[in-house]
Amino acid sequence: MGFRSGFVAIIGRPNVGKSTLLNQLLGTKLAIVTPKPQTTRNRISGIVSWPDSQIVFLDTPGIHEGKGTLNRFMVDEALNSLLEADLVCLMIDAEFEVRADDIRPEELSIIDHIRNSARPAVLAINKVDKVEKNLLLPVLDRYSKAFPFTALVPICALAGDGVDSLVAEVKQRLPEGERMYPEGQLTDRSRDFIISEFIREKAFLLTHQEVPYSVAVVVDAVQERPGKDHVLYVAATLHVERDSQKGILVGRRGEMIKEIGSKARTDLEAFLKRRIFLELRVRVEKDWTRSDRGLTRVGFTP
Ligand SMILES: Nc1nc2c(ncn2[C@@H]2O[C@H](COP(=O)(O)OP(=O)(O)OP(=O)(O)O)[C@@H](O)[C@H]2O)c(=O)[nH]1
Ligand SMILES: [Mg+2]
Repeated sequence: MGFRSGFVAIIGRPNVGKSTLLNQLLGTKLAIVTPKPQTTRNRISGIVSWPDSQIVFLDTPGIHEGKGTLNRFMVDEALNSLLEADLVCLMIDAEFEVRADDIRPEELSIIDHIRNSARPAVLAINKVDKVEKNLLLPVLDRYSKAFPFTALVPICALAGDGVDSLVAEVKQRLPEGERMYPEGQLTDRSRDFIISEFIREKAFLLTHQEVPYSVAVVVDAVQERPGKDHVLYVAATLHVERDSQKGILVGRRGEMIKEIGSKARTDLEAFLKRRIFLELRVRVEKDWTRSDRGLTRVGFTP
């Protein structure tokens, strides 16, 4: 058997645990994770290398009814990843599924997209730590009737349970092919992109209602600071849609932006394995989520 390699798109509804799985597969935190839906906005690759194979997993935004320009961009990112993939991993939330009588229209529509893409697919039933095992049987039954999944694998992405079985199933289906990236490369995303995401995660976690969905982060500068303490200077801008949101993000006496900054810095220092000096500013890019031009202005490249 020769070397195997390929792309696996992880798709599903928002909040099912796609990014958590990507991080578990990589053994490190690359993709941001929050309890709020629609956290991920871009396709993010995570490259996993073995002596006999290499898999590029594609974490994608949750597929949802996209009304605004940003929402449509996100859904497009997910659906385009489907077409990039050799194999699809559809992820569902076990806790939700065991309470439902049937597959809901949202998942059926994703299954239609998979069918239209003509890609083979595995089903990952995530968050099984939250349900009784025997309750999964009807769920497995419903889904195996809805689509000829090559495998249906219960997993706990958070703890890693079942992830080895999922990988084994995926590996079997991959075409023979060359290594696509050097061993040790984690992602095709730039360092600046990951930095901006780590900052956005903290803004997403610490704000409420519509505010997290109105924040975009752009890294303005990353510079080596001269001197023996080896600090990396990072400057970034948090864009919001309205003045009132700017007030919230800055906070009273600047407390909110300070907290976002210190939490982001801790994570960035762990990720980049060095000391960081982080400087954040907040500015209004009016209604940026609502137009292509707005998205471009806050760093999206459609
Ligand atoms: N109990 C439990 N929680 C999980 C598991 N996997 C993910 N979660 C939690 O589910 C929430 C959403 O996880 P994400 O990985 O951000 O989900 P996602 O599918 O990437 O969400 P979007 O990016 O919004 O589409 C987080 O609070 C995770 O900690 C799991 O196996 N068990
Ligand atoms: Mg995600």
